[in-house]
Amino acid sequence: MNTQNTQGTSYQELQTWVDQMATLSTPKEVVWCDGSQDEWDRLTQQLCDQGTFTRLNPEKRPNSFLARSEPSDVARVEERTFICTKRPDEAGPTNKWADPVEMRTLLTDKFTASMAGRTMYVIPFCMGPIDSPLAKIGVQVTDSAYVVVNMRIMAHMGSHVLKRLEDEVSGSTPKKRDGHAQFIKCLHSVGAPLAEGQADVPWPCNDDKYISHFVDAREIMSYGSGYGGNALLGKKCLALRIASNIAREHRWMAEHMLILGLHAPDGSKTYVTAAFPSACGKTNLAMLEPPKPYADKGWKTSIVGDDIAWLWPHEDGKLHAINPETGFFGVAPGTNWESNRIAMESMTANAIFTNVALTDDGDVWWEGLSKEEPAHLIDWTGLDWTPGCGRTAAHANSRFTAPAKQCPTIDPEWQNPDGVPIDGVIFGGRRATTMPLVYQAFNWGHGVYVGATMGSEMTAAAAGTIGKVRRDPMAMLPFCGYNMGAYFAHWLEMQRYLTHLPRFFHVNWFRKDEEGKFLWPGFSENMRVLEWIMKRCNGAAAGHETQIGWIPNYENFNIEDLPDFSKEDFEKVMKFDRHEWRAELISQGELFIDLYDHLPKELIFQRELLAARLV
Ligand code: GTP
Ligand code: SPV
Ligand code: MN
Repeated sequence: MNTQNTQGTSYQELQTWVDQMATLSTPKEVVWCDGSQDEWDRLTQQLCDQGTFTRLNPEKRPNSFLARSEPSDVARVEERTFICTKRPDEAGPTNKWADPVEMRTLLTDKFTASMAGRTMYVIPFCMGPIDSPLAKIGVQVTDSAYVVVNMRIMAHMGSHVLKRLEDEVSGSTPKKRDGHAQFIKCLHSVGAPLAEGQADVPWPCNDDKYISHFVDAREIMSYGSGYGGNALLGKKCLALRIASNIAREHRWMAEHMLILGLHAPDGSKTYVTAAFPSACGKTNLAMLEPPKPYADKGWKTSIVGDDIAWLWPHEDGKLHAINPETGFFGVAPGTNWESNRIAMESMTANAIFTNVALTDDGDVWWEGLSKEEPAHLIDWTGLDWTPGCGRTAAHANSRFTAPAKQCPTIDPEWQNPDGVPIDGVIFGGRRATTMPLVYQAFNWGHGVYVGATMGSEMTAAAAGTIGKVRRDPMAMLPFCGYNMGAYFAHWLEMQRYLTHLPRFFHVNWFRKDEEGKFLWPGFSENMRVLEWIMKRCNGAAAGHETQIGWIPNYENFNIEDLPDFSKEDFEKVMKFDRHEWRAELISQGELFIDLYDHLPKELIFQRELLAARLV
């Protein structure tokens, strides 16, 4: 092998691992990434030269790029995502299990010479503010420059992270971070080696895909995909699947949640987290702008994170949260200046767009961006597109990658290593029926039950049947790295380490009438629900008890300046229907049967209590 090693590290264990990965995958060169602007400029230009990127019009969108993936590589692949543990029951029935020894053998074969003809990049990165007790350092080795530039937006990345790791190992900086692994090994290859003289394609990938997590070794190996959650290994693989395992051992929580600050006119500030399944509105809620009657009175919101929250019992007795990411990898379709101005502002420059359409003046477009469709576009597959041609211009799961620091409502505390204190935890999904706009759980145990039994109609964020209701406990079905039953037990146990408990809520923006129309305007108007939630967190009565939980009284729910929304509409969207709930209870039972072996008895009792109330 004639691999060139451009830099390296004084940290021997890391150097040895990188050398081994290079020997295995035989890249033409190894490049250690420093995270600099210069490196970004070089790599983005290189991606343009090789046809992976199109530089967008610098006058419209400076320093921004469009990538079109292979049509087969557009979303997470849950069917090819593996949790590797000694025994299958450690991964549990909701995960795809594989034997770690067999998987390692299989992947060693796949990675053999898999980077031939390509550059192997070494990316030191940190999830979470580097001085946070929960921060995790990872090193991703990848043969994709697209991954490098996305990782620079999504995580703390580069020389300063490597230096911290080296200093901790040498002892010159004390290691404050929790957890036994010095760094998490993340190996990634698109699985498309180039033979001598073979021309490259714009989006190399392989039909055979493996997203494998070695839980005991705290290691990730991802093969065959260049897309989002499959390839940016700090995100779902590390910050959720591996982190959920670490969190379980170290008494904290790694969750698929946004973190939002609510600022009331009296100067008080309440932080909430919300867990919604993929493409169900986390980014929208995290970036909510209060509607006029609220803005006029001085209400404000701020965002700490839009996708992942790491939570721990702080010494002040409260649950605190950090966002382990530094960027947004948000769903493009439907995002516009009305539905989410804050997201639009965040991506005006220094952004990467994947699988959206290109306009004739070198900017981006997707369904829902403007009311009027442009007369001509290049669609996400690279073909000419005109209105009415029968295809969508952007893929339903097309995404923007944008730096969080460009977000106009980013919370001043978003990089505080100490996190922000959480007063409310919100669960929710896409439900056309059954679920009222909002209700509050009776207590922590009931809240865990509400989260555990969450259901949602499936979206385009993962390959599967769109529209079908599936159980997605805490929005973690694709992301919990161990047995879901044990995960529920961990949630229940966390209560013991807190003296100030957050309140639990369930919301549903997606309830429909008989004609299939949404009953609730949603988006910025969700502020009205948040206000009620905030009041409840701060101890206001404002509601009444029902069989399923506390719901708002009409008198305590603000519908000021909401045109065409009557008391009857409120009652429809808040309706609790005994028959629908009996069906819901029966359907929840299926999940409980699947998880029978590890299901905590508290949740069985919670279900019994609900049944008793529904008689
Ligand atoms: P991931 O990044 O995949 O984890 O998802 P996310 O939860 O951040 O998804 P995102 O915020 O991008 O979800 C966008 C989808 O939710 C779009 O289809 C929006 O139209 C829809 N959406 C968001 N908020 C609302 C709302 O209040 N009402 C309705 N009806 N739809 C909403
Ligand atoms: C999700 O699917 O929940 C996402 C996008 O946030 S991805 O990073 O591709 O997983
Ligand atoms: Mn997500």
